[in-house]
Amino acid sequence: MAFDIEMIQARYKKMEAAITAAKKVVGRPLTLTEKILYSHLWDGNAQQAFSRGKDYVDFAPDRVAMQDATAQMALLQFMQAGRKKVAVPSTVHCDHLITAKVESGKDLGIALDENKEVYDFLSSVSTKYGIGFWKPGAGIIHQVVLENYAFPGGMMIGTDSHTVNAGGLGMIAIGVGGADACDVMAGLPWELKWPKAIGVKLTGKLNGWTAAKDVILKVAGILTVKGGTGAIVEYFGPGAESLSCTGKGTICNMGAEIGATTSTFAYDASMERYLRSTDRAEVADLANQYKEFLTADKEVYADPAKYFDEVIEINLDTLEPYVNGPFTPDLATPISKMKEEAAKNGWPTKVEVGLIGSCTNSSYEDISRAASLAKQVSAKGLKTKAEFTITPGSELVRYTIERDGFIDSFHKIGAKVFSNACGPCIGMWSRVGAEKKEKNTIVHSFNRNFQARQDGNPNTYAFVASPEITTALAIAGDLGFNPLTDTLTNEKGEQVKLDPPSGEELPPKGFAVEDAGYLAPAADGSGVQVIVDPKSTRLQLLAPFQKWEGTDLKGLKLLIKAKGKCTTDHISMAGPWLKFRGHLDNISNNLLIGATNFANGKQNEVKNQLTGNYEPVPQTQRAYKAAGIGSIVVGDENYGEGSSREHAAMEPRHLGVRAVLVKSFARIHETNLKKQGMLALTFANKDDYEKIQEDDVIDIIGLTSFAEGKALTLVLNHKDGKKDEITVNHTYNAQQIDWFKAGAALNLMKA
Ligand code: MIC
Ligand code: SF4
Repeated sequence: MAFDIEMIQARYKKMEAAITAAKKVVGRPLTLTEKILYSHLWDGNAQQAFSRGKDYVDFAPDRVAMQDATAQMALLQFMQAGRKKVAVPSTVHCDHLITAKVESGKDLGIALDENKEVYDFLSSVSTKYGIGFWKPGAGIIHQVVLENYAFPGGMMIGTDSHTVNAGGLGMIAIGVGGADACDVMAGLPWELKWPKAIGVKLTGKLNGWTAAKDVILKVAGILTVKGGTGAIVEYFGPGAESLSCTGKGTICNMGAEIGATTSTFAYDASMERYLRSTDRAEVADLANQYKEFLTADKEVYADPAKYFDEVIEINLDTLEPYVNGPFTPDLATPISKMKEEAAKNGWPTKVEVGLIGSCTNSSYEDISRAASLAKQVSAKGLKTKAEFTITPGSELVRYTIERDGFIDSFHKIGAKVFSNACGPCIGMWSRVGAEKKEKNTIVHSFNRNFQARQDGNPNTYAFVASPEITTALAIAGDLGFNPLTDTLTNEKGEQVKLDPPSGEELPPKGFAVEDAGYLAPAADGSGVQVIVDPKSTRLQLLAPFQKWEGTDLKGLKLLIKAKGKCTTDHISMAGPWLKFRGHLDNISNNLLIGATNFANGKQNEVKNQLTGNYEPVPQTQRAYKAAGIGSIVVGDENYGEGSSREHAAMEPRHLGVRAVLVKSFARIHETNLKKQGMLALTFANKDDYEKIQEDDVIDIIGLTSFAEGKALTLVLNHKDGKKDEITVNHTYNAQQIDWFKAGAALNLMKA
């Protein structure tokens, strides 16, 4: 049975008029993305055409999803908004806080105990405000959303960058910070800059060892981690239709790694099969009825160069499997070149662990294909060389793959099955020996492989590959192994070759589950009490941020000039810090501890300008705060890449950083900074980055006439008495300037 079917029906009923109006103002055929965006305008049917990359537009998303690590902050903010109930269907998913150590049952038991306070908080807030609650063990947010809530032509936001997974079912699904989710749940519009359009035409058909994952691994190699910034990627062509719905989900999911706002596919037979198989025949019937609105106009796919800002073409017939990494998801190496590349770069080739699963690659299809390889191990007299783990994406998948014997096949190669949760993907992996910080290699089918992300060891070389290639490399124990051409020596000393993987798109016997793990909210939650213990180390009610003092900001100390990659993992690390996601003051102790200081090349060692000593970043910033001195953080390109976690913006705000000045921002992080009342600035001339010196005291001039499109000036007062004046840009519109002035967007909502 489908959730919220009336909402879906109502949405489809409005589509025709909305799309007709849009075509009139735009005056040409529309892409699918445009159809979905124009049919979700907050102000109703379009009166004007919007310019890509320029216009800020208000939208009315159909739903909101939140995962536990970000939901705490989103809901702490929502509790301040003064609403009785959420305005759109919303859900909370408990998936990020479960440590993978022994196996699913034991690990889940420990998590339930350790996180009791947080789970109780989330479930009571959920039931109070009418939010659906998915218990720990139910599965990972994006998999559960795909199985239950995503629908073609819909629009949703979620407090996790991989919300984009739902593009696999034809949605426009976008990752946001908690403050954005809070707005939509409070019944306010959601704002986004009208995106640019990238078209990816897929021809041919996957075959042999190649999987859907390889499409996005290849695209990541082409576009790099920032190539999709500000754009929505629309996949189309015969190759797109030949992919399974969950395969499409995998491609959209990892689209977060190219910085894309989201990715999507047109409604087709694979989506219909998936909807029916996940017990949503009503949604499939409705989508069939409205099919023409759930794909682009014919002219668009016939002549894509005319309608997209950029078009990429990939032929699935000849696409090779890829292995991306280490340390960044866009370093794409075709499997045939891996041996050579690894040798050239000194990457350790012994694969210690292969990890499959996660929110992006644990579909029935993925698991059945990986299991077909596991089965060959004993049949061919082989022995698996590396450790092997599986994190199923949901209880529905786990139960079904267990029933169908796949878990058994994995157990036979010595695999550990972890809980239906993020686990190792987010660093909740109690990996034996990681503390020794040895140089080693792992291969996984997750999305991200930033340094130290999985096991906290900065010397772990993590590579991303399809579940099939991950399994093959784990069996071989060798990063340079190419299963397409190479043989392995079995226990009898014979040379054997692995057969290409085979599997089923959907379970032939249907999906099954005993307890999917869903808790419906109370019909009337007004009497539910939400308790936050003032002594808690894990939860802390929010105090409003102070409003702008009305003057230019003078005498700011440079906190850190970060060098090179500075993702949200560097700004607010996950893993052990996840437990403080509901406690702003405590989590602020991880502020920028992973960022590299340009001045000494070290992490978490910056000059405290008050003492002249080198101290950890959070400690230094707390000293400035105590002295009532503001500060500024400087960064490189694509600053804030990765996660949607707004902690990366709230922590500096809480500790008194006033501005973040970078060469370029990742989209979600830039918005998060604005929402929390910070100044998010970019160098007008990127070379000015070089002018910032360790002992600089900085003034920000022009704030009293802060206006849309008008640059600001920074005065760098160097220690030697010299000064530099540089121009900095911003993308604030009038409303966002009001957030800055009010101290945070939330302060305005309450006003
Ligand atoms: C991630 O994949 O990095 C996460 C953990 O899912 C994050 C969310 C978070 O930091 O809580 C994301 O992608 O948004
Ligand atoms: Fe969880 Fe990893 Fe997916 Fe993020 S990418 S939601 S951490 S499984």
